[in-house]
Amino acid sequence: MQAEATAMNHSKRGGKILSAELLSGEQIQSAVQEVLAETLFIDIHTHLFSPAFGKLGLWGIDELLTYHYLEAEFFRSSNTTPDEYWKLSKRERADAIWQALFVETSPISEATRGIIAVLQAFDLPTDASALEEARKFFRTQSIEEHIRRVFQIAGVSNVVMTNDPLDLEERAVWLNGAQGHTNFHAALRLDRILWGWPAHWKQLASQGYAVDDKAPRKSIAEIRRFLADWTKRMRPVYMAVSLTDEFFYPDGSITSRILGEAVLPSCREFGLPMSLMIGVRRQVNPAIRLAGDAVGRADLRAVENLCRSFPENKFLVSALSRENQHELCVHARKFNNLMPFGCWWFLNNPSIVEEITRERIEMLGTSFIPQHSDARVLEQLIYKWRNTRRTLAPILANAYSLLRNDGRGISRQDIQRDVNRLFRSNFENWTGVLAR
Ligand code: FIX
Ligand code: ZN
Repeated sequence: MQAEATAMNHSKRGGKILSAELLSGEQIQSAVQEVLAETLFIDIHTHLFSPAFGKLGLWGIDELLTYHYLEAEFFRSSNTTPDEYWKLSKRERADAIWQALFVETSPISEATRGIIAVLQAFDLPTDASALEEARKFFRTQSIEEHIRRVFQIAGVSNVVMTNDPLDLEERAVWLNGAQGHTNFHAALRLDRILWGWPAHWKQLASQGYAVDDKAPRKSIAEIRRFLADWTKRMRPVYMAVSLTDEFFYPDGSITSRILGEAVLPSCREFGLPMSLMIGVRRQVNPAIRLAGDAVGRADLRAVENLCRSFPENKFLVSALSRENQHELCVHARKFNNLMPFGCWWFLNNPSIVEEITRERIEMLGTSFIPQHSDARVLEQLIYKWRNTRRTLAPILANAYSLLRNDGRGISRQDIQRDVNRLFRSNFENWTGVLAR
């Protein structure tokens, strides 16, 4: 009763509680929703590009419809074979996907529902005949203004890109002095170097780095020189790699050696965290290309070994398998140089995000990063972050109600501090992203 009385006595404006006073049960729910809506998030992992990268940055309805999440669902709901599909133009593919997933059935999957949410966000029609009007709308958008509007609607202030120094198209932009962008930050993605070395060492050799296929000690020093050059060029906020479910450390492989002897020392040298995204099974069905990757349970003792062997390094870790989530939380309780982040890819579905986030709050409090969007198309920021706010509101409110029932009241300021930590300062403190 005391908490209720106190809550009722303090100043109010427009029904929103303004003071640090303690909230009643009902007020907690609405305060959490408001604070989540008002807090601008940092999206720590996307495949978006700033305008300086031109066509590498995907946006608009045809890109939204041909997103590999929808392609995977399309091949389940259409007799079109992958071969026939890839012969179509981007527009024809988008037409086919719209017909199969938005006309011939209800778009109730997370990915298809997302498209509807984007159309609604721009006050566009969402019925089965909406495609042409959507195309007309996106044709009239200028990219800089459109980015500002999408970030504002999505409640996002900054996104981290995925930048591959061995991608020829992207590399050309960087070598021509890619214009920085206040809202887009680089991440040095090292897949082709860490697990693609046999196929890609020649690219480094052709750029003047004295390396060879066996990556002996001499090559390790040259890889570090390569990393130093690209760190100066990209000014990344972290280095990153995605790893399969078979990844282990240490295992004597070239991946293990380059990671332990070149990448992690360079991360320490430049004060950068290492992001490990673990658990993909690549191309289990190559016929459907990007949609052809799957998931496998990984042996997270690799993460345990890395955190223990490299206490000076910081590890941002996201595991793809649902079965790895609990042990990832336990490892994070053992190693404070481990920051679990995101409900990656096949986990980015509200029912699973709920399960993972509840467990993380119970085991880690606010010392984790709940989500990243993994957006490949600009407007995906809108529905991926709307889903995250919608899913997290009741989970956070429930955690605060339990705290209140156990005898400690909660104020709006407390909620603002915690939400800011979850979606901004945990990452800012680890990367100094906005201090640069
Ligand atoms: O490795 C990654 O960064 C993955 O997120 C992507 O490869 C994947 O295709 C994707 O888009 C997941 O959402
Ligand atoms: Zn990704």
